[in-house]
Amino acid sequence: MSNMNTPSSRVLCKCLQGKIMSPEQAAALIFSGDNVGMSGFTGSGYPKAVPVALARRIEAANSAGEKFRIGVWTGASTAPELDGALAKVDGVEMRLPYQSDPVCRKRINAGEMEYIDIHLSHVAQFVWFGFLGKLNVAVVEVAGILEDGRLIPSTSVGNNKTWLERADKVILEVNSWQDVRLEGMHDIYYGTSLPPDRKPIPLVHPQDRIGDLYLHCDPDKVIAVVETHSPDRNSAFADPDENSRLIAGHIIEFLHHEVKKGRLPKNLLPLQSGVGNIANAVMAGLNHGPFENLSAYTEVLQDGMLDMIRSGKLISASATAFSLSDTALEELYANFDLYRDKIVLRPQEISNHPEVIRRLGVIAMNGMIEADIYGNVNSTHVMGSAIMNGIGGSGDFARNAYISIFMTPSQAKDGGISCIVPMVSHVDHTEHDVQVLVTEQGLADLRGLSPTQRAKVIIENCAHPNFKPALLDYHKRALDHSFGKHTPHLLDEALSWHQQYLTTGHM
Ligand code: 0RQ
Repeated sequence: MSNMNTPSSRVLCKCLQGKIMSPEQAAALIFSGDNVGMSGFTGSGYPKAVPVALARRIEAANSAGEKFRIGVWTGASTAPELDGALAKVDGVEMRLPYQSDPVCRKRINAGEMEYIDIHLSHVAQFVWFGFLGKLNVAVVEVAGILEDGRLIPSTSVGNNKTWLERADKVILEVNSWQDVRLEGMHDIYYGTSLPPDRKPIPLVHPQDRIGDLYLHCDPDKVIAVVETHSPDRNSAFADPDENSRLIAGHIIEFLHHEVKKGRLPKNLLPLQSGVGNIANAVMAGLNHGPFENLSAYTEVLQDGMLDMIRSGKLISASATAFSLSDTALEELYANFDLYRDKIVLRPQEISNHPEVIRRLGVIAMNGMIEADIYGNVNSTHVMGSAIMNGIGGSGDFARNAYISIFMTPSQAKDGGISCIVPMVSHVDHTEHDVQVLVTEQGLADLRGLSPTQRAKVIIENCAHPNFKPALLDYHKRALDHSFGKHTPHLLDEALSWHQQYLTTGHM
């Protein structure tokens, strides 16, 4: 679509040109009570104009004393113009499957907004199964519309295929800010089917292409086309701090050891790296590490992975979204030919598919809030009750990975909280799905260890020295006095460990 230089030239399909309208006109076609499937995954590829116009409409309704709330379904987190704008006007009845917006989070934790935290690979199939109710409207950002109505996806794919297929009505935002060279980077798999007729997904290498370059949409369902020219919004990553560097170092040493033992090939296995600064720092560590010809089968492609492609360490990367800082995005487009053939963007039901992750033998590395001495991991809740973001794709990868690694600094809140605790206050990843825990203190390899053996290694290797004596003491007394000796616990005390922080600010 090389002739698309002006905003209007990006809508090449004649039958859709007549549906071009303003964001306000498009927002007027969404009704209170609708479930709306929006594009967007991290700060990439989310609709930039219609949600803001809808928020204004909701605000006006609120001023007139009317309640106007919708269900908001997305790929994952989005940006202030979507989650923030709608949450601010109290316009969201139900949010799923993942968010990381401060206004949203506040409303959810105040009990003012319903939120379902769903494995990202589950979302599309739950919609197809009819588990989540009716999808009324899809609002999807694309980079362009071809003559025959096929859609060029933008910087994230997420659940867009499913939204476009399942929604009764479709609103397209055509964003001329998105680079036209994105055309050809996507792989939209149209072979998924429903049980009992499911077929294997024919993807055996991370870089395999098994689908179409474009999204399909019945033009008759399109009720509005809105033209925009707005940037994605992804924040910059902090330079790796000392803790992140230490965590990255422990992981690299571990991977090196696994290669020496013959449990991993020299070029490792496809890498998955979670969101955030630590994950990005691990990539920076790998970029300077000893491994060559690496590949990635992951969910978001952050700056660290782009650096690794540039240096030649990473030869291919499959994801569902870019999550790049402005500087990294500039680099991507400045040297596009270097990256283009090495990156594939897929629907999240494929990027996070348990079958594919298990087949490829992905090495999963994700952040956590806390882990307990037996290896259960909490990725989502503070004090067992307040949501931080959500499980995102961490469960899809952890449960099915070749090796599942969780990482965190050993302490949070300026040393007030230990991230290693007797019993996690909320469980996202059970002890069965966690093979390795890492903090700046060290790495605990839990493979082949019983619960009490795990406890010793986790406390010894991962806990901060300030909390180690209390954890060792807890474990010893639990061994002596617990009802059962397999996974020893003193239940009252295990739970009051967190409660103590709530009342005193210190353990
Ligand atoms: O809070 O921002 O108020 O200071 O949690 O913690 O240390 O900045 O770490 O950015 O790596 O996030 C698990 C949240 C870690 C993330 C989590 C507080 C801490 C801070 C963030 P403040 P950090 P990170 C696939 C992977 C789930 C989704 C996922 C996450 C805030 O990794 O959302 O894995 N994971 N997706 O102070 C109280 C503790 C705490 C604590 C940290 N023990 N108690 N507060 N914090 N530990 C990709 C996708 O799904 C897109």
